[in-house]
Amino acid sequence: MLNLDDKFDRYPLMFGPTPIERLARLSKHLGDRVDIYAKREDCNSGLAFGGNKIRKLEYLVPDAIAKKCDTLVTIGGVQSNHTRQVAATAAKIGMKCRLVQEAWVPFNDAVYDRVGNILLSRVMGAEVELVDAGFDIGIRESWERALEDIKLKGGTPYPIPAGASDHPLGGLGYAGFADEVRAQEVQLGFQFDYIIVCSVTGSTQAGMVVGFAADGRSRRVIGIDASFTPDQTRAQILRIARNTAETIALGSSIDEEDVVLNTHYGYPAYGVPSEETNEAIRLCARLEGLMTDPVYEGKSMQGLIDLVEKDFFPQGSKILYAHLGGVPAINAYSYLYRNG
Ligand code: 5PA
Repeated sequence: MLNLDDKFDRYPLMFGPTPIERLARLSKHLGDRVDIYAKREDCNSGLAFGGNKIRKLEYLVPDAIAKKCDTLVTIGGVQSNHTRQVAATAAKIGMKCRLVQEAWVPFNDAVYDRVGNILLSRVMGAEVELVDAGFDIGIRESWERALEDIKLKGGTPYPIPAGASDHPLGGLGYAGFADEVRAQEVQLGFQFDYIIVCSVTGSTQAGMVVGFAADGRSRRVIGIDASFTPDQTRAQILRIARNTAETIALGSSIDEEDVVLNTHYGYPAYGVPSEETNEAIRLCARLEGLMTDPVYEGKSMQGLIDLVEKDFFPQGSKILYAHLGGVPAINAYSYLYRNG
């Protein structure tokens, strides 16, 4: 166990450990070759529908408070889940919120910039700035300009990069996730053989790689790329994993091979679902009542289903699908799902 709570301040934003749910009908549909479970990070908090950023932000908030910041500043696409979760967190802790939302997704549903995540962020009082720039998970000029602007106006910004990833504390949340899973495995009476996780800005997988290194399972964390710029995502996962390992004094090194990133399901572009992604979304919804989104979790669900069908996992494997949230964005794709 890493026992991060002994070493790092954590500001509780989640309900507690997230439930693990068996997906019996999906497993059966796929021939009962493997046993599929979902860890419901999408139900982790009452903060505006929750999701993976809430778990990461638990470690950033104490830092923002200690530094006496008054405004959380972050960036994402127009339908970013991350920015919505930062807006909710800012409201909860009594800070202001400034969001830079770039045109990362070439998708033109009529109400794309009015519904779903961005609607929620606006209602929660965040200052939203739309910027006409394409997809890039790196540090962005628009975000740096927003930070400067707040300082010029006398505020004290707390900078949170895309996905709360490229931040010294960004990997801690999902390193801690591994401890949570280990404790639940004791209760369940078995260990998971594989963990499926969607990756874009990288700190979710990076944290898991570090967290599961503690029991030799880093390479059992199968990342499914949804960025469609996988080289950048892979490099960022490795960098964050190594920094996180150092931060928590893991005591062992993270190798390149510890980052397993499958690049077969991110097509045709970041934020745009393929027909196969949509089939996976519908299948899972109709068998389990489990909703996934067209940007992230639908793609990792597609990857999971496809890998099971291709017998990638040995017979009888126990698989944990990390459901990281993101469903509010589906509202911005209303035309695609007009008939279900
Ligand atoms: C996101 C990210 P990482 O960015 O940590 O790799 O996580 C990928 C991911 N699933 C997986 C969901 C539902 C996500 O929201 N979202 C970003 C956003 O701006 O919302 C950071 C890209």
